[in-house]
Amino acid sequence: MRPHPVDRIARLWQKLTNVVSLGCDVKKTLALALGLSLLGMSANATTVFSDNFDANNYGLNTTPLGWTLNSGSVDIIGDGQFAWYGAGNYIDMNGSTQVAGSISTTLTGLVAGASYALDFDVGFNNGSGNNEKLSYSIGTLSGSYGPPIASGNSTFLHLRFAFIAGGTSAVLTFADAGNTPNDNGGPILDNVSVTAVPVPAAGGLLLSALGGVAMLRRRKKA
Ligand SMILES: [Ca+2]
Ligand SMILES: [Ca+2]
Ligand SMILES: [Ca+2]
Repeated sequence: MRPHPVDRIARLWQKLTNVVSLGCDVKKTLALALGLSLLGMSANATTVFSDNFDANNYGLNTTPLGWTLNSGSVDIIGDGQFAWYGAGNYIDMNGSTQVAGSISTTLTGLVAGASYALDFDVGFNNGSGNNEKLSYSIGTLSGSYGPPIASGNSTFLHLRFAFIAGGTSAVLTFADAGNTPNDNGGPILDNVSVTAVPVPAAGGLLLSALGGVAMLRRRKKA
């Protein structure tokens, strides 16, 4: 027996966004809205930007390739040194000058008014205490996230937020916004990506209204 169309859309939406934190009512509303207007639509999301920072070499007070340092400094760590999260490099948003860092990169080829998802992993620096916070902004999106105190340094938290592009280009910015800016330890950033989310107007409105739509823990890579 074929699944009910709304169930199919709910599953498709889950696959599309990895939504795990929405309440049941919201999920139902979302599935219904999508079910009414999205039947048969492809779930393919186009990646318009991604950076896992693995093309960089380890370096303290070093700005990753393709990014601009706005203030302070950041460290590129993980490649054999401070390898708290497994293989590959990631960014300590508080460099070894002990001034909170801010980095930006400019995305192009966007469609004004279109919906996108910003994904990234954030970790908790080993010596940073419990007051770390990572701020992020792009397009209509602006916010910050402080890892829960329970977060250890062996697990990345995967975050996803929706935004709408205001033009064909947009500046993506991350910054250490914690309360301990001079401790040489900031949030750890990795696996940044932006994908175009092909949803119709109704779904797009819901997506933007939800703002941050998903938070899920991801086991560290082997
Ligand atoms: Ca990486
Ligand atoms: Ca540091
Ligand atoms: Ca800090």
